[in-house]
Amino acid sequence: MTDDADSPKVGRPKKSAVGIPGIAHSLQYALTEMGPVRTAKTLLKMNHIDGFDCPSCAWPDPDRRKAAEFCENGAKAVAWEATRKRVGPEFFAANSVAELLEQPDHWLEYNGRLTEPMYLAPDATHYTPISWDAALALTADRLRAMDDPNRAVFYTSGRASNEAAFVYQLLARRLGTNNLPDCSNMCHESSGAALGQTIGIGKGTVTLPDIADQADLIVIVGQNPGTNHPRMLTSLEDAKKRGAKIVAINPLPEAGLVKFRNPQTPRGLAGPGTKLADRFLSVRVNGDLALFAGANRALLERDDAALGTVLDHDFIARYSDGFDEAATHWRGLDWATIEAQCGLRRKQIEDFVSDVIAADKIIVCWAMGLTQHRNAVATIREIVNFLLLRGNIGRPGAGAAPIRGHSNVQGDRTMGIWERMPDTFLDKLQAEFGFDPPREHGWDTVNAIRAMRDGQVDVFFALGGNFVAATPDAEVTAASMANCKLTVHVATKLNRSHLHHGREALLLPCLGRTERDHQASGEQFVTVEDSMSMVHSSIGRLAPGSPHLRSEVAIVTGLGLALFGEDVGWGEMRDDYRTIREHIEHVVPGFHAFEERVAHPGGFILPSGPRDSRTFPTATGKARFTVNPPDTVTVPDGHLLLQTVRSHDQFNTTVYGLDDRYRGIKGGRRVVFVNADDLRQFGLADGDIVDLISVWRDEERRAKAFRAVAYDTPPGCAAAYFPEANVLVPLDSTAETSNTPTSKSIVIRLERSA
Ligand SMILES: Nc1nc2c(c(=O)[nH]1)N[C@H]1C(S)=C(S)[C@@H](COP(=O)(O)OP(=O)(O)OC[C@H]3O[C@@H](n4cnc5c(=O)[nH]c(N)nc54)[C@H](O)[C@@H]3O)O[C@H]1N2
Ligand SMILES: Nc1nc2c(c(=O)[nH]1)N[C@H]1C(S)=C(S)[C@@H](COP(=O)(O)OP(=O)(O)OC[C@H]3O[C@@H](n4cnc5c(=O)[nH]c(N)nc54)[C@H](O)[C@@H]3O)O[C@H]1N2
Ligand SMILES: [Mo]
Repeated sequence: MTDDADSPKVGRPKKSAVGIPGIAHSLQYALTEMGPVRTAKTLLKMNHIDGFDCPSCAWPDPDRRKAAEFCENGAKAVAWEATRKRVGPEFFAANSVAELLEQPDHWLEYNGRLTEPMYLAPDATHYTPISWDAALALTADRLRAMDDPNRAVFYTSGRASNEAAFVYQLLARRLGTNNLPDCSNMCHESSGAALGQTIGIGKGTVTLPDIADQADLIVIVGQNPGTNHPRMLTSLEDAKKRGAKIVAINPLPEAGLVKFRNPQTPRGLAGPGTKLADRFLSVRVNGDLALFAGANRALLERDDAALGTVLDHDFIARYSDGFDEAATHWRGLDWATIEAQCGLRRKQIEDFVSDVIAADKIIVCWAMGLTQHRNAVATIREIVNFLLLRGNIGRPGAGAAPIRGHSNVQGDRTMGIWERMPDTFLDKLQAEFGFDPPREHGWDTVNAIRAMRDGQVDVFFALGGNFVAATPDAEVTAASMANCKLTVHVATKLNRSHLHHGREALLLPCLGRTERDHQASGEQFVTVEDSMSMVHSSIGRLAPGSPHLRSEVAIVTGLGLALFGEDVGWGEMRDDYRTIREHIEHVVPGFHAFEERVAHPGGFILPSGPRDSRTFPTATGKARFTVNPPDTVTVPDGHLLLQTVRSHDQFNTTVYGLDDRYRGIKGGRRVVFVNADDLRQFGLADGDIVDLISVWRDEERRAKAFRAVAYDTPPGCAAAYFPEANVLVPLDSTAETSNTPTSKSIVIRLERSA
């Protein structure tokens, strides 16, 4: 398939999510990729206590598991990994790197699983096979040749297990660098930063039962669960059944937020489904800071009118500080500014505030719609203010719920994958392993790209992911890779990042979640941490896709051995993952009796001061109100604010197919969703083919030939798919504090295509 095949057909968007079409779609898909026996064996083990953790998202597993505890998109993710197709040496002999670069992302991965290590020599045109020993020796050699350990970069995508992540950060720090950028830098970094500043811990404060069984009001902001966390819909349905209300805040009326037909129940398959959102606020892109500031101001005014009975003054006095400054700030806000920035009328915000006052227990869930803006950290801090005002943190059924993306992105952070781990962690690492870990902070994703661009990186190593396609300014990143002496990718499938290579390149194929992992001491399992801090085991049951595959742990510890010999016990860790878990127990807080507790069905939950006891590990020991003046991106006349979203047929840069069923798109991804009035004003119509030109400072970036789709989104806003639109995101346009690329706030104009 080539990009010429990208010719989208546009139908009516769906009002409800899942039901029969979803199930049929995922089964058909699984059967084609895996065949009937593998399909049954795999899907029935997914998210079960003796099975593997679904690699598709970080949504937690309920205590009451269904026979088939998976969703349409989880089934696709698994089928994609457990496919019977293979990309072996013959494939690479038949296709040069230059030829492969001409192919679209979908095609690259579609060809199947990588089967053995491959090497691209300097100036070579084709990848050729290499033995594991030679590949690891070569990598060790190039790392040793650097005159400064900080000339290496170790990237991680959030699928790595706790065990793999732990040995990986150990390897980087043993070498002497904190250059550990990860996908989280582009994902929930803003959430971690905002929560760290306000409640003292960069994670959410709710559990699955809080959502399903306890909350009175669930506010879902900047998240599309129907596509990206489909199993969340089941919990939302449970919540609705016991009378909870749901408010959705989103510039797009996403199908999963509107209505849900649960495929796990006969009624859901056949019936009309559950109406999910009781209130839908069609906020302007990047209008959430103003919206929540307005809501907080309204709460304050209602409290004045109701003689102090609206806010939780006891909580505020006992557990927080900074309230007076924040209150003074809110009283000074002006409604006209708030309305203009969020695109909603005061009445709409006041009605939402009435829902808030009627609810004793409130949870706010959010994802990428909030984190990828310049003011993302301020927006999330304002949401913490909103929760603090009525004491909605640290009691059952209430709290902050950043909904994570990759299945173990939260666990990877806990394990030390971060360019800025605190000294407390590094001290423990030093005590456990007896070397001095570097203290100087390393590069995050954006800074790593800048360093590569400027020729400061010799070796780029990636544990999974698709760095070139997922990062901003795709063309800049692609060019930067060429400045490295060696690029190494540990991967399951071929992708674009393997084709934009350094002087030399290695492709190291690894086991996936679904596969058996056999080491010297026997069959191994790994552990992961979900979005709600539950740590549990994951064990694959399928035979490995090729006899040459190695586990991520074996690859990383193998490199450790090649570099340092046995010094910290790399071989022991490789042979028996219990050794790694013992080290984790000594280094990472919350993991005492790790082996024993993770053997419990369902695992265990990591402690959280704010959630468990209203203890806030901030500088003052209290939760902190903050002052966050409303602001939003200025969009000049004739321009739009573009957000980049996922379709229903992709996992990040992995494109399963060209449809986006819920939004009514079939057979193509080069579409731009625009309000019909805006199109008219620009002299354009639905169906026109346009170029998207992003305007940043005095630079212009262009993405060519998108079909304009008249869509229900607020005036001035637009949406297109990630990663096709990544060429438009300027590398230097990042969120304050978190340095996350502003993938949801790109100022663009449309130009009819030539
Ligand atoms: N099937 C599938 N599952 C996935 C993924 C996948 O690609 N496919 N990716 C995984 C990963 S890594 C992640 S991080 C998550 C991502 O999960 P989501 O965050 O749900 O993913 P996006 O598609 O980026 O959707 C962002 C949502 O925010 C809305 N939005 C955009 N801008 C704004 C704004 O300014 N304000 C508000 N209020 N809303 C806004 C968009 O309309 C959209 O509904 O999903 C994970 N799960
Ligand atoms: N414009 C725009 N850009 C974005 C976003 C956006 O919303 N808009 N979202 C951002 C977000 S939230 C994220 S998380 C990043 C994602 O960035 P990444 O995590 O870097 O990208 P993925 O597409 O998830 O990685 C897919 C690749 O992972 C490899 N893989 C799959 N399974 C395994 C495994 O088990 N082991 C190993 N070693 N490799 C495996 C496969 O080779 C596959 O090609 O993208 C970010 N980029
Ligand atoms: Mo993500």
